[in-house]
Amino acid sequence: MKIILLYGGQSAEHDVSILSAYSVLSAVYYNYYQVQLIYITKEGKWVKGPLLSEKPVSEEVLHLHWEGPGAKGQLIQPCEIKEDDAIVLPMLHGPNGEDGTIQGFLETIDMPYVGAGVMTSASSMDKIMTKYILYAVGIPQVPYVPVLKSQWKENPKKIFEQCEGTLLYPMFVKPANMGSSVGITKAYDRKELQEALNKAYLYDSRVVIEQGIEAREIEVAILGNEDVRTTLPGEIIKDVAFYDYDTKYINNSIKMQIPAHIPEEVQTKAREYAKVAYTTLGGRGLSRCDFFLTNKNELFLNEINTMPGFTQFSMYPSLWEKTGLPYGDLIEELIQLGLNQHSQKKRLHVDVNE
Ligand code: G1L
Repeated sequence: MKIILLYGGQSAEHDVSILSAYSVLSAVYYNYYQVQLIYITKEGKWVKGPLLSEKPVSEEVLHLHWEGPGAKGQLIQPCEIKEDDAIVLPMLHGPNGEDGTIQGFLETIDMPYVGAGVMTSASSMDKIMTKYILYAVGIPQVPYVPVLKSQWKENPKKIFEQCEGTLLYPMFVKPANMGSSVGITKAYDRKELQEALNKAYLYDSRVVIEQGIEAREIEVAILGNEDVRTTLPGEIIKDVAFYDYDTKYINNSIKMQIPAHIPEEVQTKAREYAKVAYTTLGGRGLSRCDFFLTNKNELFLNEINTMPGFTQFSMYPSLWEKTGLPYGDLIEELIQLGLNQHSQKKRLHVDVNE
């Protein structure tokens, strides 16, 4: 069987994708699988690379190019990835990656794939949408104000008043559609709020302003389709005000505490919320659910991430490792869940037609 590894992509997380893809390549069970590399360039071109039958010696193999002398890849159309007896592993962040568009494309060409489907990917990608949906099932979230670019342009004063009437400084200003910290700013006063909003609108026309709270960051790993398993929570140990993109992804300098040192009731509550959030959003394969925990032991759901960081050292795989599921086995589980989801869906179609 073939694993078609899709990586790179047109997002700020291009390099993170390559790191995670290399981790996966190093841990795949090559006695069962061959891995077909498909690199998506920053310009959105699809490049077919080698078919690997064993662990590559270095990350070099992932740096494909199709132009110029020594080209190691071949330019293809997206639909040319279609083949039988294969499953796609999409490792792409941000717009056109985890927002449901790739998943929709894979549904259309009828290829099995690992991870969340179209609806879950699209709604989890948008912070405002996620808040609305999870509010409906009673999951606690920090106070926030959603602001569209058109509303901000039309009447900034009204937006200031709305924010200051509902929230206290400091506030976090976040583009709605980003899985990462890109475009996020902490604002301590009205002037900073104004600058933060203008910056956030460079990344998305939908922005959410959240109450900044003094809290610990707790994360739960979720695995499964209809049958959902969760891990004990882990904690992100903070030593700067908040993580920027480089701290979070590039320097690998985040400290983790697994399991988090928190009361048992809080662990249980976090796992319950994570499970309800995942099921409500229709999660498949995996997700990482991130919470804030205040010193009064109040939990707030921060976000649910359908494509969490996935190097061997990232929180999601580490949480499973501590739960007794090593990295290689985790990848194998995810592949089986993807295959099951694909055949399950086919059966649904048949039943409808009968
Ligand atoms: F293996 C999965 F489940 F398919 C999977 C896919 C993608 C796990 C994790 C990710 N994560 C990423 O792709 C990324 C965070 C590295 C995007 Cl840049």
